[in-house]
Amino acid sequence: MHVNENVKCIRTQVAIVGAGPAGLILALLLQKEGIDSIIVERQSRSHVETRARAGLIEHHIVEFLQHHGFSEGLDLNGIPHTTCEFRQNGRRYKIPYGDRVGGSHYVYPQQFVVQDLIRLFISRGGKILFSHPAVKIEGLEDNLPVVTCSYQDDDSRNLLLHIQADYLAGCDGFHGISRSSIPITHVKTITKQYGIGWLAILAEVPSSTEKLVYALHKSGFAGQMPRTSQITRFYLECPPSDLSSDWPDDRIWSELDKRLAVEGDNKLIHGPIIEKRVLNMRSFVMEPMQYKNLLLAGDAAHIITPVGAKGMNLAIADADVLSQGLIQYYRNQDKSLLKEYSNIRLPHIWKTQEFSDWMIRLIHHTADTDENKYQAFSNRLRQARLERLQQSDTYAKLFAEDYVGLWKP
Ligand code: RFL
Repeated sequence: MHVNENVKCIRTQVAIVGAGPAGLILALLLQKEGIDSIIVERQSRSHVETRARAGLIEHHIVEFLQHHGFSEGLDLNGIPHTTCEFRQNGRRYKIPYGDRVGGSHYVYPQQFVVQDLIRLFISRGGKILFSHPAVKIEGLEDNLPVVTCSYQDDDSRNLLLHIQADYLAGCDGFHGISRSSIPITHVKTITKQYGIGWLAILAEVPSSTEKLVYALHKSGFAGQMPRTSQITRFYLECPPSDLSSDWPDDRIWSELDKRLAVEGDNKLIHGPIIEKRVLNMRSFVMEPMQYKNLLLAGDAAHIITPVGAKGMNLAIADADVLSQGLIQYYRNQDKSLLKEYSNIRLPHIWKTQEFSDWMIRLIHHTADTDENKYQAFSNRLRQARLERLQQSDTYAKLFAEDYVGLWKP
């Protein structure tokens, strides 16, 4: 390693790349066991603390956060949900999924989860280096991993920091560098592009109903998901090649009014749109999720369409299992659980991908090209599925178990 005055070197037990939900949960769990870690994060603290993404937290993940004492904000401000509503041809199909399985979802925005975890980790003495992008990972072959970050000092000089560690946790999301540090001959990446886009919108308005709404419409899917009492997330299906500039606010509200229209009085409340971006519906899983002493967690290892609202939940579940492997190693010098990390996580990840794929087919009529040709047929199938969801206890239970996140491998 080349060392000069612009390069500093430090050492830790576990170097964590990325201060998203996966990296923060892992760091907190290790901290509870007295295992030393450092998180390096590309963005500033204010950037990660205001990045609005997920909102729906599964039943088991809520219990997990409560069990570990990570849920103060969630307990105060999270909103439990037990019923969702599908709409088609102006009809409502209410699904009381919570009653079916005795569990609930919580709505609590991801940026609040991240704020809570950062505050807790730092208040307990944890170290997060914000605005320190990891630029290189080396030493994996020799089991002496080093992550190099770049940063600027107070005089705006560009400097480098090498962090030597026993283990590296790649929690740096889909666009991070950890995954690409693994030789491609060692891993398989399995992907699916659905050819569907969603315009994801955040509006400063209360939701017209407290339920999560999934509307199946011939112009495409529309969703309404309350985030806080004053902020609502909406989704509009669109071609994935659309740009957010193709969607001026008037067009958004008129499409939402049309696609979310339903029997009874349920007018949408219009107001300022504070964010809009086009998401490409795609899924991706890397197998295995580890190489030598580099272990990936969360979106770095797999992404899932936001349809079933599972990405953050999977990221937290990965961090939980990964922390157990590391704790077993540091307590007993036993690597067996760490070696099994991918094998433990992948069945759950694939089961969740299967649910998301099922839901994509339920709520879109463009889920594959064949269905385009048979739109009338697939419309009837979707209606039949919705009726079955309402009428069959067994069918609804299966949906509820997956949706609430009560299924465990
Ligand atoms: P994150 O949250 O992307 O965090 C990764 C962090 O790594 C940093 N980073 C780097 N740091 C240092 N050096 C580098 N070279 C780096 N490269 C990247 C990044 O700045 C970032 O801070 O990954 P993590 O922790 O794996 O968490 C995954 C979740 O964020 C993601 O799966 C969810 O947001 C997905 N998702 C949802 N998940 C749910 O469980 N429920 C939902 O309701 C839900 N809704 C959503 C969503 C994702 C959405 N978008 C934007 C795709 C709704 C939307 C609109």
